[in-house]
Amino acid sequence: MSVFNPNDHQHIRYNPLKDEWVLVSPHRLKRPWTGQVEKPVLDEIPEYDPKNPLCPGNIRSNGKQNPKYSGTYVFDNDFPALQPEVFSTEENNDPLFKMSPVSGECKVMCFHPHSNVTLPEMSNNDVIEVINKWVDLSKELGEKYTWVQVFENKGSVMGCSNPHPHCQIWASSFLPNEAAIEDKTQKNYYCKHGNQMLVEYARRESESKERIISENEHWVAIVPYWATWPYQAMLIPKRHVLRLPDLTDEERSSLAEVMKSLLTKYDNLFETSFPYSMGWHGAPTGLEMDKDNSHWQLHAHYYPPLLRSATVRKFMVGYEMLAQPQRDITAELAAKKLRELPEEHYKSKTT
Ligand code: H2U
Ligand code: ZN
Repeated sequence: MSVFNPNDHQHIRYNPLKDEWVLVSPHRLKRPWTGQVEKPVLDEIPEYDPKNPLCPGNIRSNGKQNPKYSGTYVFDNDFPALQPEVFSTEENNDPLFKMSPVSGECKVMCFHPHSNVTLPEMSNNDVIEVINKWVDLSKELGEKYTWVQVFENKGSVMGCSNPHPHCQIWASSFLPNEAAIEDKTQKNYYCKHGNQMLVEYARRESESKERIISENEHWVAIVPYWATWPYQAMLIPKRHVLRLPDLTDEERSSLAEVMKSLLTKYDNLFETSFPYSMGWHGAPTGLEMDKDNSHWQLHAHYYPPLLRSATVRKFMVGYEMLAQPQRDITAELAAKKLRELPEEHYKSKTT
């Protein structure tokens, strides 16, 4: 029997945050590749498009007009998945046909007045403005709702409907599935070990450096040990922080730096505007604020689908849908590739 080497040999890794496993098969990287690897045709996005409902001064689909905003701009989603009105239903105890009434609010936030800039291309101050708006909305909606989900879908490959830089905020009266499992696993870890899972995890990653993409005094950007998407990342503050509004001004400013660094490296990897879905997870809010949430640690997840080039993506299908997630490139190799990329955006070299 040959000696086990995790960089070459198949193994499974545990994700303590989701209480699930991922199959890692690094030996598959050696197989021949016959798929496409060409660069995509660059879409020229204009700074202003009179037909884009997210641009300043334009009329949205429901007839409302955006102001001529010059920084960030937040509005109520015209097609909200969650509405504030609560519709009461009869209590349902059937174990096979459970249902429960819920309420919520959905907002859209534009990052910048120009359609042709993305977060890594924005100035530090502009990114700090975005972070401060995330804080304000988390605070405002968190007073009423149990969970405030800030998320960004970027790129048409991720189902993003509009190239204008923007994110969404959905607040709900209930704890969504991802939040509920993370609440449970972090609580169990805290009870068993007496410290916060993700504070300890960030400390260990900062010590080993193996999976670090970028790091500063307050934050680590890492490819998690248990990543399923090829270039998946997490942002974690080094200090114990429950929610976005708890970040100090200094931590917000260094978050802007580490975010810009991660996103610049993402774009530089395949010299394309890197698509992803990202979002923030912090301790529950609303009535849950009164409970002890000290097991929680604020963090952001980035789930980018690209695998080999700007056009070749990973699909979570087959074995992933029916058994469990699987990856070829190790988290360590993915982190090394990203870490070694320049901090300067590839577009700024040519313009
Ligand atoms: P994406 O982040 O998935 O691209 O979605 C953009 C959101 O913007 C989407 O939820 C909303 C859509 O409902 N939207 C409006 O509220 N008004 C519009 O006029 C266009 C898009
Ligand atoms: Zn999370």
